[in-house]
Amino acid sequence: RHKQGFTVFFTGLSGSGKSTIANALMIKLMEMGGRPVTILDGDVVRKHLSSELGFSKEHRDINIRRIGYVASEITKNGGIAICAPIAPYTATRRAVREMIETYGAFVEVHVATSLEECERRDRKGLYKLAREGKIKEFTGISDPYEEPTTPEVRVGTEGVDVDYSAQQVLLKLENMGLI
Ligand code: GGZ
Repeated sequence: RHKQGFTVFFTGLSGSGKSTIANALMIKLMEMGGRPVTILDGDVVRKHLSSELGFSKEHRDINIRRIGYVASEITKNGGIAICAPIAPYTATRRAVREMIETYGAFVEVHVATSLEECERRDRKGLYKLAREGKIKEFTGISDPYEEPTTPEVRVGTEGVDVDYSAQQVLLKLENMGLI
């Protein structure tokens, strides 16, 4: 009997390292073979699935529910979905968890890079624009981020490498009997 499908759901601030860790995890899972792995990255989803949406609470919630729906279909069919949106609201993350747990496991990973560090890195220059008021409703600056209190995994990215963080997630998946 093959193992159940599951969703790894990354959440964290813009520039926290979600996409980078999610991609490293995807590669490790693909190398193990077996089930297909689908990545639903924030940027890519916004381009292809949510292009009409902005960043109000309502629009973010619609975006996250769409991601959750796709992930639940993948999970239902025995696949592995890796999601990496900001997903700033606890209630919305919980709704997605409930949707997915009907079909398989939901593994929430908080990428806990601090706002100070994300802003110091400012890889895309967005924090600077947000501070200048040129981007409104920017998560962490002028919009909320509700930290997960009980994620399955919490990874830091300050002084640890991407591979190590991906490995922490992989270990959790092993401990949960998912891989
Ligand atoms: C947050 C924003 C915003 C605002 C544009 N707030 O670092 P990035 O650039 O590449 O990732 C961020 C991305 C966030 O989209 P998500 O779909 O992950 O957000 S949510 O889960 O809340 O729906 C950032 C960019 O879009 N971006 N404006 N105002 N991030």
